[in-house]
Amino acid sequence: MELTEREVAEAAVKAGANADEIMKKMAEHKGCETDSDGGKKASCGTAAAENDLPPEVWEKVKNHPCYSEEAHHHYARMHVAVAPACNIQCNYCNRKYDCANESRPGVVSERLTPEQAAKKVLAVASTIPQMTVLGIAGPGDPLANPEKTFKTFELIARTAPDIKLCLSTNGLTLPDHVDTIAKYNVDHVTITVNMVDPDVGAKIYPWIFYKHKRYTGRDAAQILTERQMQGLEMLTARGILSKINSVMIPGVNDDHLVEVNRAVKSRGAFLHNIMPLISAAEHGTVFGLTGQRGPTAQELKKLQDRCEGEMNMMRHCRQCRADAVGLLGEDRSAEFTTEKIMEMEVNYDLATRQAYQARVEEERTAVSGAKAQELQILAGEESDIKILVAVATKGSGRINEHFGHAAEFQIYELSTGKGAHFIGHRRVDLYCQGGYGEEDALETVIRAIKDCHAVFVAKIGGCPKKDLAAAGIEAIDEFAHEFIEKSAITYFKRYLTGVKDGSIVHVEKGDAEIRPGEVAKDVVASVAAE
Ligand code: CLF
Ligand code: SF4
Repeated sequence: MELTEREVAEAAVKAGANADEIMKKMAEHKGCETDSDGGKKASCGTAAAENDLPPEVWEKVKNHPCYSEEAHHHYARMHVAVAPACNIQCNYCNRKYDCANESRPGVVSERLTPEQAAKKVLAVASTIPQMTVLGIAGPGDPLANPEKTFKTFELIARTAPDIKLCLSTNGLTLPDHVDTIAKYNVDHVTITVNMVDPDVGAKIYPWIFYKHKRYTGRDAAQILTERQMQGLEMLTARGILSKINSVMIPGVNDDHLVEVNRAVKSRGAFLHNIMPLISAAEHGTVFGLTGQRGPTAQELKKLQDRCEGEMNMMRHCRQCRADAVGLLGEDRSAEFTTEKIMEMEVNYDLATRQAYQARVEEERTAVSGAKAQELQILAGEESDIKILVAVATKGSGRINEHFGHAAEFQIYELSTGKGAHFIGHRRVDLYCQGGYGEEDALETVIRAIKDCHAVFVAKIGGCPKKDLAAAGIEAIDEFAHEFIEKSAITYFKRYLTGVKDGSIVHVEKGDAEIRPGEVAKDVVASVAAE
């Protein structure tokens, strides 16, 4: 008799396989390709640490891929798109898409009823044992759809009690729902705060709908900011962790976000996530149509650096779709369409999930150990030189992705002060298209990482290596499958030695591009027709 996917995972756990091996076995069981030998891409799949946080806070963040930068290499989240309505209008939003406070513009998610959502959560939790968090982030505002949102949480708390619950809101009705949020043990709430000054807000929000009345201009922004700050204070008073998302809009709120950072920090926000505005005419948004640009990679980094202080800055956000599934940066939503999940055998097994997660924790400890060694490698080194490097990875804190298969690169800043410091990611087009290299895609990769001195990969061909070198980016495959930080620091030590002995001439690199990402084809067509 053929084994179920859960039984395959269980057998692998019992046989002592590590996390990668278990996922590989599950992938093989599903008939997916793996890249272990054939070079084919697998189609399955706060920097703050334990000692930096009070134990009760660490418990809440340690397995949450958005609230812990380190956890995002190991743990997955999923969203269910149960909340279609919204009660405000943002100038960067086209309501044909998912809420742009979390998603990239141009993404349309499959909407679900709370019952369908509950089935989907169980199906994903049975297939992806490292999925630890369920978030509701759209496609509209979860708290403009309170019945659907809380019904979904209720069903999941009953059937899958080990899964953390999370929601993201524009904050307008947050004060009305904080008691219910606490009642359902929703431990994590994101509020999108783009301003604390109504004059700035009037440039971002044309209207809000509040207590059966439409408000516009400065009045609308005044109400919105008051409600957001009140809601944040109420969450803090109840010990619910809050994250603030802010959309950086150059010339509108970029400098102002430093003030926003101070305001939310003083009200107890745990994490601040400054995301780039992604704006193009084909999105059909006000900002897209008026030519409002988004920031460059270095503009975003400088603002994040300015805000980094006592409050943690999130730099690993992927602006996920409202039905995202998987590790941040991978999208497995196509495996879990309503049609597929309704046919799936769902067997939610807490013991298998816990056994798998125990293996993940062992790997996590190994990554931390390797990270500690990086400081020893750099002992005695002092230099003002800081460089960026790009890394192709599919998780577990290792350099384990081929250059041509990388849909994004993680970016690390290397310095003698901080070692290897994760500062973000860059989305790119896949270079490898069905077995051959795509020159246009290579250009987008170079534009996205041209502020980096090197790119670390598990494997790369001679042609792209040569083109990258011509663009001043060294492709390095000698650390294939090694830990990222330790490898990057080994490289950096060598770089500094080369600068000292004159064999390397250090050059400052320029800026890079933040790519908008794909726009759903049907939406492009409908916007074009208007
Ligand atoms: Fe989702 Fe958001 Fe919860 Fe995370 S996403 S509701 S906090 S579980 Fe995470 Fe995605 Fe960024 Fe959101 S990477 S868009 S911050
Ligand atoms: Fe769009 Fe979200 Fe703003 Fe509502 S809150 S208008 S869904 S971006």
